[in-house]
Amino acid sequence: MEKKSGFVSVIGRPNVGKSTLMNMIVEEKITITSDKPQTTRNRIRCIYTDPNRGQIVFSDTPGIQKPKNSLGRYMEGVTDYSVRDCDLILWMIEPDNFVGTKDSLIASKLIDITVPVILVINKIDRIKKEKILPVIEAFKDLFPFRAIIPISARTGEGVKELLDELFDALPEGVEFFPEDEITDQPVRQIVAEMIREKALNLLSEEIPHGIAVLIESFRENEENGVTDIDALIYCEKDSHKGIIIGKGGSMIKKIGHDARLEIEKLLSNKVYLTLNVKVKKNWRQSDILIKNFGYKKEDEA
Ligand SMILES: Nc1nc2c(ncn2[C@@H]2O[C@H](COP(=O)(O)OP(=O)(O)OP(=O)(O)O)[C@@H](O)[C@H]2O)c(=O)[nH]1
Ligand SMILES: [Mg+2]
Repeated sequence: MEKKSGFVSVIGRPNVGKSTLMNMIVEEKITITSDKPQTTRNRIRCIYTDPNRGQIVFSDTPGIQKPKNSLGRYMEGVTDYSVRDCDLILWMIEPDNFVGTKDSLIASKLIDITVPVILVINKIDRIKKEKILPVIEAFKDLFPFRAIIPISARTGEGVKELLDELFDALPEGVEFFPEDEITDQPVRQIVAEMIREKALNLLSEEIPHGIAVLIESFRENEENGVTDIDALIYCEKDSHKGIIIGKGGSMIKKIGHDARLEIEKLLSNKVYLTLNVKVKKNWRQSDILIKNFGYKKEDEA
């Protein structure tokens, strides 16, 4: 049997579980997740290779919503580009049994799309089985979906069925990436994202959304084999800086501790992580600053 391959963009409202599904499929933490919307900011390739069936190159994308600033417009651009540059779209929803205005916004982006679209109903671990049918009923006429598949990205239920459907739908083709590669992100970028994830988890309200993380230095200490990482956390206001550092440095210590544990797992090495906090006023409003923080369009990269 010929192998299959293709590019699959995963889209949907913020917080529906797109990134959680990616990590579940590649069985490693390569894209950050949180209970706050607008976690993912870039297109993140997550590569799944089945030696017998072929390769699926997923794009995890920022959740779709009306943009409020330059960063939001950048994120919307990332998703719009991903929708147009793929062989198949996975549109992920939560198990609501009504179509909201945000869903209609997404449907409007798909109007002239010619590639197959699969609707993925995520988080079914949160509902009783009999509640799935009304969700399918509510959404099935919104778009001529190739398939509708209920899953739980958290428990893995339905993920095998989803992969089967994807290999069925994708064209025959060669692998685009080496078999053992699971992402196209440089290690430094994953490390920066892990630090941002811990900030998202530990801080409340608007503060974590205004955070950007830059890795200043990343090197292995030849004497003791430890990886030394210095990172800068940018935020938007002096008052936010105080909260990120916390009383007597307690918050920044927590962020650093949690991030270090995860980075050590990623690198399979001991890590010495130093975090500093800087203010860059209203950086999310500035096209130039968001570019400086690495949020560049694909053709500018
Ligand atoms: N109960 C349950 N929770 C889930 C499931 N999948 C994801 N979540 C939770 O939903 C929240 C959002 O998950 P993410 O994977 O960050 O969502 P996202 O769609 O990537 O969000 P954005 O990047 O902001 O667009 C997290 O708290 C996840 O743990 C699931 O299948 N079941
Ligand atoms: Mg995400």
